[in-house]
Amino acid sequence: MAAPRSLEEMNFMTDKAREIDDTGDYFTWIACNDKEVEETWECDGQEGREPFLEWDLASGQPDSISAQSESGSCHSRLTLECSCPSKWQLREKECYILTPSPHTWNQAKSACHGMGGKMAAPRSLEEMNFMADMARKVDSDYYAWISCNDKEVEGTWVCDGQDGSEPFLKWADGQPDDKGNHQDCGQIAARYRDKMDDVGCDNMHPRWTVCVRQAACTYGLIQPRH
Ligand SMILES: [Ca+2]
Ligand SMILES: [Ca+2]
Ligand SMILES: [Ca+2]
Repeated sequence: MAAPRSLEEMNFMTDKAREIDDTGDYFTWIACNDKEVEETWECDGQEGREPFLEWDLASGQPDSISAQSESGSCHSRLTLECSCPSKWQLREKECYILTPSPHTWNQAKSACHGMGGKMAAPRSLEEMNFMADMARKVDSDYYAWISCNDKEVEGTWVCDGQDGSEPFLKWADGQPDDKGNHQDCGQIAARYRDKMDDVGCDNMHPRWTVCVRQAACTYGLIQPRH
């Protein structure tokens, strides 16, 4: 059984756990325990130095790793706490903001960079709905640029900021239609029931742009209450 020897290693473990269970409420045994002497923590596999322990008294955080003795009497949780710059909205480990346009797609992309982020593209239906909710709150008939485009090769869509080889694309009915043979940039819009549409990259109609940046996150462990 492993015990993290550094914050990097602990972060690595939490990332692994989250890959397997991304419900935000996973629990993983680690080898730390104070079974011998109460309040004297020992961690198997940490090679005889002072144990690495990163405790945090905060509670109720969404992401947790727990360390429990066999009896279940000791219980601690690894927590993740993230924050965003003012006006940015936190979702998981990222921050989102809606910038007002009108801007062409290229200008909108630069605007995101200028704010320390990048133009966003949803990687899941949940993330797309989150973006749509943000936009609906400020504009019930919103149109918002996303980074998906087929500028390079007509019909081959690429989305900056998505990992993996296959882009996540969720088109509105009848889209993408490359109307007028010049629609190469992606938007989501209330009018398209929060799904994607292709639109001309110089079109000024999208009045918003979704930008995203990494949140500042710190990890800690909740000390068990006895
Ligand atoms: Ca084209
Ligand atoms: Ca096109
Ligand atoms: Ca279209």
